[in-house]
Amino acid sequence: MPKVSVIGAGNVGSEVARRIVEKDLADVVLVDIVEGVPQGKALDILQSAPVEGFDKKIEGSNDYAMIQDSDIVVVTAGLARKPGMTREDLVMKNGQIIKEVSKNIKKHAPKSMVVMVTNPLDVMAQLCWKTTGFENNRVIGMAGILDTSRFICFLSAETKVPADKIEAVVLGGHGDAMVPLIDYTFIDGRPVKEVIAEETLAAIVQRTRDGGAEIVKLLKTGSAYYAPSSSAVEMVDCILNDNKKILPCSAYLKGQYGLLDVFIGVPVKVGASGAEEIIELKLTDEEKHELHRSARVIKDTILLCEK
Ligand code: TXD
Repeated sequence: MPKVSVIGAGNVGSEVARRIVEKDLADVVLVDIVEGVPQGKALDILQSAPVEGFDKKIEGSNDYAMIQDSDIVVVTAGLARKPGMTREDLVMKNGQIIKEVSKNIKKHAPKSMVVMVTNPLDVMAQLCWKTTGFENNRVIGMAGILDTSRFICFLSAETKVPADKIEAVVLGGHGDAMVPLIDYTFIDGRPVKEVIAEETLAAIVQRTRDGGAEIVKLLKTGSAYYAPSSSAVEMVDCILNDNKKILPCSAYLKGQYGLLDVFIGVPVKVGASGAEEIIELKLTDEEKHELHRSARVIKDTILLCEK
């Protein structure tokens, strides 16, 4: 029976756990440092099984020993930025959390694949990879699926074309640093530039970049978790079922796209071995420039965690 552990039983972690058991993908262990929370949430989800009709087990714990024999560990542990906290403070704090979580993954689930969700995403994926010492295919970050999904939602709303008839790819760092590939965006088979006016398209790209912030502003406390959890579970599904789908994910680059030793969003073939292949698309000079700029921001942020 496949087993997935989810570290962090907050908004994203508990939704990831719920979606995994509801889709009958795997048994789940939910781990958090706060006593009672993972246990309570897991029990609550379990009690929906007779109604939802799933037969997977879910258990909550504060003990990392419970993640033993996991096929995949999804990492959502971390802090959200609080008032008065600088971006650097947050990076350092989440960096400490991810180092601790990664040491526990190495100790208790040394054969697992890791799906990183905690922000700043690309940096935390790289930190986890370094701390666990895992092969680079075994750590993948979730961001591009979410950014692409948001982009497609807005394109669909603008054109009234159903989302499943829209193709798009968003690369680069998560959030502000994302790079949507306009030449790979098609609305019902037609290049997006032929369907949407330049200014409207630029506004949609900007709204996608600010996608997370728009939700934070509306919610007032906390940040997005329904769409982020869908995206993370898509990766879990691909790994467990060896789907080999090409998904935009944060993966380790060793020369692809002219980038070395950095985790960044690129199209990745995701299967049983994790990030099985990095797909190199042809980029315009401007997109290449943006991707490299995005990589520089990620590399600078990694240095902060290493201080
Ligand atoms: O696209 C993406 N990658 C993202 C990333 C989309 C949405 C959310 N994104 C990030 O995920 C967000 O910026 C955060 O860094 C994480 C988790 O977001 P969530 O909304 O779930 O945050 P919560 O609700 O505050 O939950 C975090 C939980 C909380 O229960 C803490 O007690 C727990 O993490 N936590 C820990 N668990 C285990 N071990 C340690 N050390 C630990 N520290 C905190």
